[in-house]
Amino acid sequence: MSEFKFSVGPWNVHTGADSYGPATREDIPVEEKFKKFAELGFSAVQFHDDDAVPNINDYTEEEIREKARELKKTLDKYGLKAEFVAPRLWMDPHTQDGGFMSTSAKDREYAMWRAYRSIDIANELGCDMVVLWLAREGTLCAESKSPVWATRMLIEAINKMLEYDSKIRICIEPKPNEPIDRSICGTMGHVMAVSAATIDPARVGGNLESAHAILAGLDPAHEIGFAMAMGKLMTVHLNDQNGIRYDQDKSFGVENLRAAFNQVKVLKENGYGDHGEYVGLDVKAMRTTRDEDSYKHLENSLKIFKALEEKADRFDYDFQKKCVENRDFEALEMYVMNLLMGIE
Ligand code: 3MF
Ligand code: MG
Ligand code: MG
Repeated sequence: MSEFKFSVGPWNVHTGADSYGPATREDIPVEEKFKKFAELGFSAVQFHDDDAVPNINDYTEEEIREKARELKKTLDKYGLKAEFVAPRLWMDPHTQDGGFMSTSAKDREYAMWRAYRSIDIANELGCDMVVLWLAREGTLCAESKSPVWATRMLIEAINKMLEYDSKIRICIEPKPNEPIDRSICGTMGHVMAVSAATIDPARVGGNLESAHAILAGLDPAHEIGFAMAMGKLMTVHLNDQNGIRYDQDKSFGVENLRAAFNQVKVLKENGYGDHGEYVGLDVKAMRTTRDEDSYKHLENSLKIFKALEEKADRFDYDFQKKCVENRDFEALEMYVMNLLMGIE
C-alpha cells in the first residue's frame, strides 16, 4: 500500500499527435477517463479551465460556474476530488505572445479573465489551487520584451489573483523553455523569488515537474527539496525525460531510475502529503501506443513509483550514516545501486 494519494489530468490520456504528425489514437470521452482513473487508484483529477468548461470563451461567468457545478457531480460519482485548475492560456488566439506578460494590454486583460474564471471553477469544484504553467510567458525574440518588465507583470497578475479570492493558492509550474525560447520563470528558484515578491507569499508556491527540472539541467529531487525547505511545494508533476531534448513526458522513472528513486525518497522523508498534497503525474503515452494501451503509461508510472516507495522504505539509514562518517561514498553509491538492482 502506498502512503500517498495520486492525481492526474485528463490530458495525460491523449491522441498521440505531436508537432510533426497527426493523432494515432481515438479521443476518449472525459467521463470514461474519470472512470478509468478511479479504477487505477487515482484520488483526484487536475484540470485546465477548458477541460472543466470546454469552449469557455462562449459562456458568461454564471454559466461557467454552473458548468463547473455539473462537473463536480460527475467527479463525485466516481469518488474523485479536483486538485487544481490551470488556465490554458497558450491555446488561445488572444495569447500568441503570452498572457500575463503579453505586450498587448487587451491580451493581458483576457489572461486575467481566464485566471479569475479558473479561480471560480476551482471554488465550484471544491479545490483551492490554481496552477500557472507559464507556457508562453517569455520571449521568442529576446529583444521583444524586457525581462524586468515581464517579471513585474507576472507578480502584478498573481497579486490580482490573490486579491480576487482570499483563500486561493497560486502554484507556479516552472519550465525553462518550450514552447518559448526563454522563460521568465524557469526553475523553482525563480518561483520562490516571485512568491516572496507577492502580497501573500504563503499562498504562492510551486509545482515541480521532473522533466522541466531536467530540461533546466537540474536534478528534480533537489528542486523538490528546495521548494520543500521553503514550505512551498504545493504539488508535483512526476514524469521523466531523456536529457535536454524536446519535451517528452515519459513514464516516471523510465529514463532516470536513480533520480526517480531520489524524488520518491525526498517526498517521503519530508512528509509530502501530510497537508493533503497529491502525487501528480504528467505523463504521455508514446505515439506508437495502441488504443487499447491508452492508460498503460499511467499504470506503469504508478507501479514504478510504488516499487521505489518500497525501496525507499528499505533504505538503510544506519549504513548510510556509517558511510557518511567514513566519507565512504563509493560504498554508499554501490549500496544504492544494489538496492535499485535488487542485489542484496
Ligand atoms: C507542459 C506541462 C503542462 C502543465 C499543465 C498543467 C500540458 O510541459 O507540463 O501540461 O503541466 O498545463 O499546468
Ligand atoms: Mg511538462
Ligand atoms: Mg506539467
